Amino acid sequence: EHKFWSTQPVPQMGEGPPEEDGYIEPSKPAEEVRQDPYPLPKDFEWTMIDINDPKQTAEVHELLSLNYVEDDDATFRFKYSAEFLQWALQVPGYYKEWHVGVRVKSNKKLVGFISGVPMLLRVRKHKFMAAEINYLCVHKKLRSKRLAPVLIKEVTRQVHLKGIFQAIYTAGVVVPTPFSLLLGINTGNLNVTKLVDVQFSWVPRNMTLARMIRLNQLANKMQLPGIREMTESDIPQVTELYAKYMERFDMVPIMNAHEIRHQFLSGGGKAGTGDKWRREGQVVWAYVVENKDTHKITDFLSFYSLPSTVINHQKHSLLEAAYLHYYASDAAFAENADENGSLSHRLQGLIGDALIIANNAKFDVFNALTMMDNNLFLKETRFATGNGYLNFYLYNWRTAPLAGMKSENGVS
Ligand code: YNC
Ligand code: MG
Repeated sequence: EHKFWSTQPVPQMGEGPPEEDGYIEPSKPAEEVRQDPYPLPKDFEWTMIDINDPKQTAEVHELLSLNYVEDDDATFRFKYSAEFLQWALQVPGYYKEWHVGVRVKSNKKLVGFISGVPMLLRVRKHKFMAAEINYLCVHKKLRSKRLAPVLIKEVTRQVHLKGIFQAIYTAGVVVPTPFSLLLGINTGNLNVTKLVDVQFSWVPRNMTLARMIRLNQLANKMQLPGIREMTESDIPQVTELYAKYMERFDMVPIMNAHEIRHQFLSGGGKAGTGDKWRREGQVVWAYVVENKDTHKITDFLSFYSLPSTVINHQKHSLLEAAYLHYYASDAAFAENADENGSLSHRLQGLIGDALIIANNAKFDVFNALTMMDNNLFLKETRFATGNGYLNFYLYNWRTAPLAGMKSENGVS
């Protein structure tokens, strides 16, 4: 059935939950890792992409813009910006060897790509280094030629050469074997007229466009007292708040202060450009809530920009989408916060302001996955259940399925 995946150290379909969490294949010493690249069909060659070089980043950007993930009806296709790719691929401690490309030998055109970045991951009780694999892409003209398995094997080899033997990845497709239930993608409408225009949203029966616009109207001003853009000096407090909040969940990236800076402040665009809501080249938005009296950071929220091309539309070429990134609130640490609704109340306030910020920054839509504590605010009327899904996978690690990645100790 799965010619490639049946050969890989991943749980096979129907295996059932393991008695104990752990690896499938033991780690190897570096000298036992295959030393030379996997062979490619004869017209192609490997290339290591230098994401510091704007020319090479532009090549990846172009490959993905024309050939990366589309929705089922080929109406939208993700369009990661060059700035986004630089932000996502240059995390602290990244390896340039994990940015693997395939070129046509004769004209050097980039036709394939896969990437990994290192992260410290906790899955339930276990902490381990893993590669986060993303941006697997093969040019449309070269599909179904089994190039994807070669790209996957080559990035795996490069990861092994750095002494890392686990990986995490997501995909729209189902291969052996997702460890998380499908995560739904939920959407908050910002620019209703445009969303209806590009057939991202529909005016429901018994509703008019005018009424739908009115229902989705947002305030201009943020509502939470003490909310402001995150700055360098917030890093220590945000690092601590993030770590403590993430204890609620069964699968989390563990981040030190350098990684927190990178995630929330390094994709902030060119200083002094644009306006209060959006700078040129801005990829990530990060806000904190500061208590005016104690100066303690009580909450933070972030989202990133990931537009999609609107394929073959006369009027619109780009859908400006914001995606909820990490957030945390110290409301979670109060006794019975899950049961008495005080946490969900605070999160609804946070997300309410996230929508206002995104709207002022001219996003058309705000998306959030059903993960972390998102169910505590996604029920809010502004979010509609979308039709997108994502499966989560671990490579060379067994663990029982996670329900929306919510901790067993928390409420779901
Ligand atoms: C996929 N998305 O099942 P079997 S997500 C995993 N993830 O193998 P061919 C995939 N496997 O079933 P094509 C996959 N898509 O026979 C396909 N496969 O065992 C498997 N699309 O290869 C598939 N980007 O080359 C089958 O297929 C085999 O020409 C078929 O190429 C696939 O980045 C692809 O959706 C996806 O560009 C490159 O369709 C192409 O169709 C394409 O004949 C549009 O491949 C863009 C797109 C995928 C986005 C992503 C995460 C990828 C994770 C890969 C697995 C990483 C494992 C861990 C490695 C490090 C380990 C350590 C340590
Ligand atoms: Mg292929």
